[in-house]
Amino acid sequence: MTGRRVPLTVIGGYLGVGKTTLVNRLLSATNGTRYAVLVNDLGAVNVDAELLESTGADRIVLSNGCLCCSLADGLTEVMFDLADRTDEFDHVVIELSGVGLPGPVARWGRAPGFVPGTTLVLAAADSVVDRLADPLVGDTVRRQLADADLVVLTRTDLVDTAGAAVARAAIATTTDAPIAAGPSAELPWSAIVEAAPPGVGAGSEVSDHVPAGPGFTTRAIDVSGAGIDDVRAWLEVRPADVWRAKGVVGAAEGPHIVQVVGRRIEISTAPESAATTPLVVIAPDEVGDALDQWIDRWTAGR
Ligand SMILES: Nc1nc2c(ncn2[C@@H]2O[C@H](COP(=O)(O)OP(=O)(O)OP(=O)(O)O)[C@@H](O)[C@H]2O)c(=O)[nH]1
Ligand SMILES: [Mg+2]
Repeated sequence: MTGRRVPLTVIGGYLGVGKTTLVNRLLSATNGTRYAVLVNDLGAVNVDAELLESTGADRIVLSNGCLCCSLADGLTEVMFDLADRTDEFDHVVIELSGVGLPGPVARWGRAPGFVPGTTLVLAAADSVVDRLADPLVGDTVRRQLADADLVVLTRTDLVDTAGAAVARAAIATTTDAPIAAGPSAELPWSAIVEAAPPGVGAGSEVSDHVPAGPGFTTRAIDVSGAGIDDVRAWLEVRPADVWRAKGVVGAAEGPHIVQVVGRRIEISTAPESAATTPLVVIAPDEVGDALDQWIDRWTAGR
């Protein structure tokens, strides 16, 4: 055991929704983060391991089987092994099989060696409505979505605006997690998934680090000097669609790591020597105005 704790990100979603595609996107823009990637495919051949394009990541491939229901064997062994080797990588990503449930796997984020990261559950815009209505698989898809911190709507290029709206409405019946959507090649995956707040310097550096892109917008807010309870209370009234917020906040009580992933807020103390950052927020374009009003509320309350 190295004593180091690394974030655990779980990527779930039904068969063929684009999980491996997302992992590849993540690995292609890592900003130097060393990922240990676990993929758990159905069937005799671990196709997904072959589909992972990156050669830079530390690829650790599980034996086959459904992670959600075989915690007793494959995954336990691998997670204990990883926990002993956390000096070799910075972040663990587990791509679940298409029928796996994210919740039980995400709970490994609380085990020694790990900290909870993002649980992303993907839903394909062109199939989620039918899948949810399917008597055989609907329940699995519903339970997968219910475990999400943040839902990612994929394959949006295959539907029109009305189709995407119907897909969103169907997803919203299963979870109150925000839904991130947009051209999958252009969403800021590493900023969404990686735990470390981007940049450690001045505010301008941070906002430069997560530039707005098609479909999303970012803000960097200086909350230093505030009481951490005030920061939490303010985060709790954020616009519901915020995908991500993070920072090492120089609170009155000392530095705190603030992580908001979709609907989840985690605040923990940081080492006294930690470099503090503004809070960086990533949200879809449509909530830009609501975001500014929310930030104004903070400023007005200071
Ligand atoms: N048109 C379109 N195709 C996509 C998109 N994302 C993924 N795909 C395609 O969808 C198919 C399934 O993608 P994968 O990334 O393998 O999906 P997966 O969820 O990993 O699949 P399993 O691991 O088998 O459950 C592939 O052919 C991808 O190229 C997208 O945004 N648009
Ligand atoms: Mg896959």
